[in-house]
Amino acid sequence: MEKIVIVTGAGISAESGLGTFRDAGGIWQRYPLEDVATPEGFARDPGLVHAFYNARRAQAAGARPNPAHLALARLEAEHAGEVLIVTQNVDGLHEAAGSRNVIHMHGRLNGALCGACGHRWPAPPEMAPDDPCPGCGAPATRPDVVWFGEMPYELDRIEAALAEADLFAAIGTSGQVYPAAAYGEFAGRMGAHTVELNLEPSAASRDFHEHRQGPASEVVPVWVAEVLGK
Ligand code: BJW
Repeated sequence: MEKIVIVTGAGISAESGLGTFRDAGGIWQRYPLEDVATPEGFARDPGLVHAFYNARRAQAAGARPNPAHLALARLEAEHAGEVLIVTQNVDGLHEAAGSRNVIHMHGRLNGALCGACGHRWPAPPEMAPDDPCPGCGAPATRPDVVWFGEMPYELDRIEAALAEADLFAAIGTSGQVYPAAAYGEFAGRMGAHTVELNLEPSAASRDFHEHRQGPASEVVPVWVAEVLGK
């Protein structure tokens, strides 16, 4: 059975109304990443970082999956082999669309993490620096997301899946953030056929055998139908 691994980035959720990071007008043009997406920024001003993630949590709560998320859920449901989605996104739109085999390598907006003891629990809509950890009581609550300089989640499982993949796709990611930016090259070297689906060529485009250019809501359903042979 053909094994399929798909890495997704902010571009797949753009048409659901969630902003991307590096496009014109993107999140990093409004909020310096050094301030809101690094452990050092959080240590300097945890209130600012919580406000940034509280706003994004509220926005994501109102977002709905678009045809690209729905097509990937259909792929998982109808493909005879394994389909694994490795998302860099912290929204829950793959799950909302019906995908079940999803790894959130950069964490989730709906998760809270204790910076003191590592305990995890569901995030309330609003989080604040002095919120006590339900496990140890320390006022060290943070969003359960992966900032620059931190280790992304489940890397061993991701790399094992990439090494066994027959087909690898990268959807809506700029190819500028590692380790995900290297997955196309790695999967191709390990024997997978590699496809990039994006609005425009990414920084990692040359690593892919095949390219589909256009909005995810259009190119992903077409690609999924082809993979399913329908
Ligand atoms: C559409 C579309 C539509 C738009 N349809 N497409 C020097 C060299 C190499 C590496 C490093 C280096 N210095 C530091 C590093 C490591 C660092 C890194 O990569 N830095 C780079 C900036 C160089 N990486 C890390 O620190 C990571 N950890 C790490 O490396 O640990 C050590 C280690 C790992 C493995 C082995 C050994 C050691 C951690 C990275 C954490 C990133 N965190 C963030 C925030 C998460 C929480 C949050 O959401 O707030 O993750 S940053 C941000 O970028 C977020 C995203 O997941 C990530 C990727 O962004 P993405 O998804 O690609 O979005 P965009 O906006 O960049 O691109 C959108 C794309 O969509 C574009 O291409 C558009 O064209 C397209 N698009 N509309 C289709 N409608």
